[in-house]
Amino acid sequence: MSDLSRRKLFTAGLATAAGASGLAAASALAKRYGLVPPDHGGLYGLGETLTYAAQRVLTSHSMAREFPPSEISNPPFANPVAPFGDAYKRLQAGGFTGWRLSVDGMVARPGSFSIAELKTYPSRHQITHLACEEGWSYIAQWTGVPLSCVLEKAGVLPQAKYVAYFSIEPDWWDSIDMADALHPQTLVAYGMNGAELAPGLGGPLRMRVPRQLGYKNVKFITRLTVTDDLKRFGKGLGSSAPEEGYAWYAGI
Ligand SMILES: Nc1nc2c(c(=O)[nH]1)N[C@H]1C(S)=C(S)[C@@H](COP(=O)(O)O)O[C@H]1N2
Ligand SMILES: [Mo]
Repeated sequence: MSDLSRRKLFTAGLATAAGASGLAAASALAKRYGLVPPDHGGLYGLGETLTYAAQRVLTSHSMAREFPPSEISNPPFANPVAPFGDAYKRLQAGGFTGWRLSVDGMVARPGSFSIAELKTYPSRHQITHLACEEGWSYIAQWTGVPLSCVLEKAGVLPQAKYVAYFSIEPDWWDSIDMADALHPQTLVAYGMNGAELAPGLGGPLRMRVPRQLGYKNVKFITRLTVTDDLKRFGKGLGSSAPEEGYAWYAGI
């Protein structure tokens, strides 16, 4: 079946099922099409599944809004900065020349990249909005290498379904599906507003996912892993956020 007719069938089916026999049928349909997020347990999970499936089907390739330079917010932003551990401080003292982003899992060429290497790949800028679930937000220009480019260098295998990413800050990790991982606006970011990405804002390296809420934008990333099963990580919910009651899929 072509992608388009599959999509039409699914959209029609989802609408009918949600109207006629309620959430359970729609959820079963979402499951059949592989559109079930990893934090789908319980009653709350039905809602999560519907949001995720509907977004994926209806808006899977849409772009986050980009703004003109005149809309860039004035610092300081309202974000708290976590205290940095010794490992981070040592790397910072060395100008982050020792920082590595390792890439492993379902890739043909596992390995790692320095910041300098990442900067040799085609970069992309975007002026986008970062919104925290707690209600504040800012607009900034981000510079980085598309995650899709890093995945291509590593040779992502066809059975890959998710990319999980980990911070040097303990317990901060998250994951996205391949649609978001390959989305042209998803960046491994090293710059903001024309300067190096400042340590307080996630420097030297941060995942920038403008199609999702602030907490998916993990700061100080040191590792990516490509997988077809998120159950193996943490408590199996796809990120640390659902462990605290936040949704794995935080699409906006
Ligand atoms: N490593 C790490 N990444 C993180 C966080 C954090 O505390 N540690 N906070 C998250 C949350 S909840 C939000 S809203 C954004 C805040 O981004 P900002 O500091 O650029 O405002 O970063 C996300 N990434
Ligand atoms: Mo947040």
